[in-house]
Amino acid sequence: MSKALDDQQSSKMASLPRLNKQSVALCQTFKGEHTPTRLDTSVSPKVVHLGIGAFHRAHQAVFTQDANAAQQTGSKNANEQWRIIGVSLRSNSVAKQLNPQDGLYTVVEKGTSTQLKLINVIDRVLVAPESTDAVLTELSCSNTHVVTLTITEKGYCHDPANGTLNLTHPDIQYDLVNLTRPKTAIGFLVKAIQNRIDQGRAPLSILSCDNLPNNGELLKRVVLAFATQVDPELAQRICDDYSFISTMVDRIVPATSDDDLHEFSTMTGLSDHGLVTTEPFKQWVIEDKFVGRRPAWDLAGALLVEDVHAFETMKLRLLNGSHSSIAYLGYLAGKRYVSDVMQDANLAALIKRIMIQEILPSVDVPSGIQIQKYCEQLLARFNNVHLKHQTYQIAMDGSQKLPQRLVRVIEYHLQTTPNQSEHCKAICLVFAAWCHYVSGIDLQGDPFDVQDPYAETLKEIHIKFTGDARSLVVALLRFEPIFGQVFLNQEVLIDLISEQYQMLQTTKSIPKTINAFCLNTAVNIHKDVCKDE
Ligand code: CS2
Repeated sequence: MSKALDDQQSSKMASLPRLNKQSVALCQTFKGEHTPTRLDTSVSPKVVHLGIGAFHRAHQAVFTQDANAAQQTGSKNANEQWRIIGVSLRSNSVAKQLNPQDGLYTVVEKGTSTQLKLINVIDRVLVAPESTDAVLTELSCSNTHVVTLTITEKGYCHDPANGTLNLTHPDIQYDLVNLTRPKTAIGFLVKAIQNRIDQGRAPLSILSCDNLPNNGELLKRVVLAFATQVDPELAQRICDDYSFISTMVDRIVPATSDDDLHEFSTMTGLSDHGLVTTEPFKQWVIEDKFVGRRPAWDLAGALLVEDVHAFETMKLRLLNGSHSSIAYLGYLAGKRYVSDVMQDANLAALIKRIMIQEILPSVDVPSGIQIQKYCEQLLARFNNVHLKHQTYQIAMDGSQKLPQRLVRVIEYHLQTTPNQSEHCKAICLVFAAWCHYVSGIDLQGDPFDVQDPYAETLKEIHIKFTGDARSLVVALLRFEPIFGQVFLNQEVLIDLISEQYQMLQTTKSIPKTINAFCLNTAVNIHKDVCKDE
């Protein structure tokens, strides 16, 4: 329990009935909600979801439930009620939250008002290390037609700089010699597909729902690279028959806090350990190349398109690129939440400049999108004060996120205006902030935990180059697995980032550094967007 809750509140919550089919039936808030029976999965079509974190529960699960509802009210396929088998690849915490609740949980949408939505599509949660065979059985089952994944960027075990499978990754090496008891999503997919082929089952449609460019292609590449090591013929079958589908997913989902749980209990008289909070907005753009049945996600508002790439790039750069900027600058400026950053005029102006003047020119706007509206909506979403989205949460795993979010933007500017830093000066400050962030010591000199697969290596670089800002920045930005060769021979850019980094050390202040580099000039969205159209 957080310090925000006193002992009295905690014990009151513990004494409340837990959300489940029985308690929900008696609860006024959820009057009339339908809660399907567990037996449904023996007949109903299934999605197996790998990596059942908060994001899946607030996004794909909601789309699936809405698709079921739309099918029920439509005349065709009224009985097509999809169920989701959730899989946690490591921890048992989501299983402990949802299984005792019959898979039920609440999505709390926080905007100008608060809306509760009871989600009933999760059949059960399997914990892969404890139930490896059950996971493989579900993936190989004839009722399973679709697999979705939210395994985070690092779950693809690839080199972020070039998107190829890292065959030296310890978990990949483990899975290659222990394929009947895999640890990674890649190992599970390859083993399950091998079983499906042996049992004569139909191929699957496999959707990546992680924030990576061409995420379906990337998943296919790492799966095929792994399968080739196991059996080249198997790799060929996968390549020919299985569909790896790219998707652009969007919904801001902060980590659930104890205060969220307590608020829910006060409202409903129940305790929901699986609750997730989110914003009203949600978007899903899916590449339309399914090889079998699928939930009617289109009836639930998902956009099925031939090519998802432009949507992915737009979202990854404008939303996620701005988010990472908010995270590193905001965290070092002492701002806990995204909305705190946006409420600070100086920082908000900088973020606007990054989004509109520096990122937007690198984006090819997909047809049908009104980009000015899109950007204004993004800024409004970041400004949602009801959503407690921590800058620290977004700052995690920067090594896996920065390439597609901001490094590609820098690359774009380097190609269009070589040897200049003018067009990406504010993004450079984000890199200077990241260089400081990975030291694990904030600007006040207090230590904090850097959560990143390369955290140790990046800290070692810091120790090696203490006191020599330029060499440190060079060593960090030329760390190949993250940045490839983008910053090689880019002296103008490296000079600027080193100066900004040095200024952070001298002033110990984000606002002062922003002012020193004149980065908070007012941005007129309308004028700047029109210039780019
Ligand atoms: C965020 C994303 O944590 C992060 O890195 O940028 O999770 C972001 O909230 C989602 O992609 C929004 O769709």
